[in-house]
Amino acid sequence: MPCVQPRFPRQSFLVTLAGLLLLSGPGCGNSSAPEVAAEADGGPAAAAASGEKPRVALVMKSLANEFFATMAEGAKSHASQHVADYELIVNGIQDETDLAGQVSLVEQMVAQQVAAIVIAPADSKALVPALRKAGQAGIVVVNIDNRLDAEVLREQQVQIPFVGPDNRVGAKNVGLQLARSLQAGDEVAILEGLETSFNGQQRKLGFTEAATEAGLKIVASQSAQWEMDVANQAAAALLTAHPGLKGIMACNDSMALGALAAVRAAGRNEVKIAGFDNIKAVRQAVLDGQIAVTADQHGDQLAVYGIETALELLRGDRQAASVRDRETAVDLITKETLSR
Ligand code: ALL
Repeated sequence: MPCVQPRFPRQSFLVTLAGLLLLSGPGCGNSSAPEVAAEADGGPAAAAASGEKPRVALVMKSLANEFFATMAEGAKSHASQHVADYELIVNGIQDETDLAGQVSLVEQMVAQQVAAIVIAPADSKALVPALRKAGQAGIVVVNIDNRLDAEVLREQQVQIPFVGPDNRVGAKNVGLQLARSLQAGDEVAILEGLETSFNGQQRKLGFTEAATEAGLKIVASQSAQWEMDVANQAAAALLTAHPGLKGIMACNDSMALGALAAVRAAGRNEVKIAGFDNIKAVRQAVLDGQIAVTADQHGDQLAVYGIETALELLRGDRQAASVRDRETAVDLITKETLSR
């Protein structure tokens, strides 16, 4: 990509801001002054600043995951209450590992010249180049849910605000809650998300910290790619390999449901399960006592917060949003909290 000298466009602060979300690229030297891509001049964000109603694209991950269906509903309801402010475009991919599909969605949104992209990236590294190009095209980019890799962002000199929870702390609390139904020395296993997703890595860390603190023995930790069927097979194998297994910590609810089906099929109902997301199907299992705990990360609000940040950036509201991150809540969900 061509390197351009720092320069601040004529139109407005907004264009500058859109450009600032994208700083100079690799090979452009190590100047500390932000470089603004030429393409940012007159980009969609600038059009929005000049009074045009902005189109905001929500780009999610697997639409087969109820978590993202809930996220989409939250975003649509927000859009319907702010018809005068923006138009929402909702996108997602077919399964959790379709990284190429998500990159291509970003490219399509750039081609359609949306004013902003609010994205839950399927991979913390692989999406960065496409988002960098979106910034070059003058599009405001906001990262939600799964944080982009800080090192890759730094390397590519891209700055994108993040809106989402502290997954490590959230998972640690989930793990500690699970531990209350177990005893020190009990064997547990972790079902991880996609290994290249930062939030999955953080949840694994949080579960590990909880296990260590509670004296639980982690006998296995493996990726089930966020998917129910993969988790089902992985859990079935774990139950066979570890006859003494007492707990399964799943990094999301889809995998918790896959593990639950394996536990039932093996008749190993003493094995306690933890999940993360608070999707409807898991809420029922928590109420029935089959899943011990999950975490509500308020998926329906996550995209809304991201959209609000994007709109603030489009309005050029430096104080309100700037390019600062916004931490969102994670709450524990147990039989007790659901029965209140
Ligand atoms: C993460 C979310 C959810 C979800 C997972 C699957 O980014 O935070 O926990 O289940 O993606 O894609």
